Amino acid sequence: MRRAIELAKKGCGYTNPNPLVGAVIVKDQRVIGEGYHEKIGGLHAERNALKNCIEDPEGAEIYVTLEPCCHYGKTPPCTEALIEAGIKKVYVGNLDPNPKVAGGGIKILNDHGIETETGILEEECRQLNDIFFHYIQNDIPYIALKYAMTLDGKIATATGESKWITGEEARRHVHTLRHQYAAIMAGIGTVLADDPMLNARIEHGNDPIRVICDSNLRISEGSNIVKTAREIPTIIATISKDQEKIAKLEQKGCKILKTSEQDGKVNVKEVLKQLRNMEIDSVLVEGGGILNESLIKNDCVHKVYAYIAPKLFGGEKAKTPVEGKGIERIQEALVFDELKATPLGNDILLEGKVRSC
Ligand code: AOF
Ligand code: ZN
Repeated sequence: MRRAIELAKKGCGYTNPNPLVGAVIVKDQRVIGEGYHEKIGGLHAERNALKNCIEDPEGAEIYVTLEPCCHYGKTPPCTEALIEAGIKKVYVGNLDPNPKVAGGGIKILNDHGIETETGILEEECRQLNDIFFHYIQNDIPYIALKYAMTLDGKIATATGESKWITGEEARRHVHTLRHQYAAIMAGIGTVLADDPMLNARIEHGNDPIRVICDSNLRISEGSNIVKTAREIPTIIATISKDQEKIAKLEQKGCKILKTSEQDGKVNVKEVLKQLRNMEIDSVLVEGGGILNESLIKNDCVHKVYAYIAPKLFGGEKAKTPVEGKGIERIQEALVFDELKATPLGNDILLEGKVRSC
C-alpha cells in the first residue's frame, strides 16, 4: 500500500477533480503490475495496474488506495476489470465517499467471491485526497489561502512594496502549488498592483483557471490576464452592470460571472458555488487581505500556506494577510491542525489545515 501511495502522488495536478489513486498487483509475494490514475479522463489506477502486468493476474491480490469504482463514468467500472482478471483479494485504503460508489465497489467484489480488506494505511491514503474528499461532499471547492509575509506578519512595506518578500526557492515553490490547484483566485487590487500572469511556471505545469474578484470591473483590457484569456481560461467575478466593459472583456475571451452584492463587493460564496458547479475542485487564493478576510468571514477557508521570510518591516500601515475588523475574542480564532514546516532557502513554508469543529 505504501508503494501504491507513492504511485498515486505522481498524478498530482493532472487528475482534478478526480482523486489521486495508486494500485499494486502482487502474486506469489512478487509485484507483477503497478499503475496510477495519470490524468483526468484516463484509465483508473486499477486498470493501469492490470494493463502493466508482466504476467497473468489470475489469482493475484491488488492493493489500491481508494475503493474500486462500480459505476460507468468516463471509464467502465474497475470492479468489472478486477472480476474479469480473476483477482482473488483486494486491499483498500479508503472507502470512496463518491455517492456513486460509497461501499458499492466492495459489495460487488464480495458478491463475486472476491475477498476484501479495507482501512489499510487509511490515514495516509486519506491525506492524498484532502481535495477530492472535500469536493465530493460539499457545495464549494477546497480553498487554500497562500501568502508571503515577514516575521512581523507584513505582506508589504508601509509604502506598498512587496517584491520580493521571500527568496527564489520559496517563489518557485508557489508554482508547484499553482499546478496542484484547479483554480487560482486573486482580488483586483493584486491585479492592478502587479499585473500578474497567475500561471504555473514549472516544467509540465498545468495552469490553473484564473478567477479575479473585481467588484467594479476595474481590470484593464491591456492587463496580462486579459491579454492571455484565450490561452488560459479566465473568469472575472463582478457586481458591475457596465455592459460595454463586460462585452469588451468577453470579446477578449474572459468569462464574466455576475454575483449578488455583499457589503458592496462580490459575494464570494456565490462565486465558489458556481466554481464547484463547473467541477472546479480546488482554489488557491493569492488574494491580499481584503479577499482573505471575506473568505474567512464566509467560512470558506480550508488550508493556509504561509511563506515566512526572516525579515521585519514594521509600520502600522503595512498590510497584513487578513484585513478587516478581525475577531474580538481569542476563542473565535480560526485554528489550524496538521502543521507542516518546510525550509525553502532562507524562508519557511508553514502550512496547516483548518480545524473542523
Ligand atoms: C479516478 N481514478 O483511479 C479511481 C477513481 O467518472 P469517472 O470515470 O471520471 O470516475 C471518477 C470516479 O471514480 C471518482 O470520483 C472516484 O469516485 C472513482 N475512482 N477515479 O479518476 C481512479 N479509482
Ligand atoms: Zn475505477
